[in-house]
Amino acid sequence: MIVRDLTTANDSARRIVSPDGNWESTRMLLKSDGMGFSFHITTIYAGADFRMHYQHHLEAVYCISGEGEVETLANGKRYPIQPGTLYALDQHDRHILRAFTELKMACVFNPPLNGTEVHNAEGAYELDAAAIES
Ligand code: 9YT
Repeated sequence: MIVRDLTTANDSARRIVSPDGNWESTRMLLKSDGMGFSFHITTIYAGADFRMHYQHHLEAVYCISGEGEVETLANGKRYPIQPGTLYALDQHDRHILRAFTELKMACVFNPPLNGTEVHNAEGAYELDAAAIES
């Protein structure tokens, strides 16, 4: 069994702060854990408004707290995000995430992240990012 604690993980290399200033993510489960997915607790900072396109991954996102919206760029649809909302990027959807207040999200990635991923110019994560030491 694997047991981890968010407070402890936040004080370790598991906490990744995005260089774009939009978010931070504490990666509680990673590829090295052998679960077949990774699990993160992500904070999207208030006012963030940014584009992503996970070309190599599927992602599900569950809102724990905060208010915002996600827009799918293929059709311009906007979906409100509030506590209890889940969205799943099952089509590798190009999307924009907007945080009207700080958002706390639980995120799952398949395939799992290695640990150090941040978005490339297309808003994707590369498959060959370095693993974190823990
Ligand atoms: C919701 C979202 O995609 N935020 C960007 C960070 C990502 N979820 C991550 O690495 O945890």
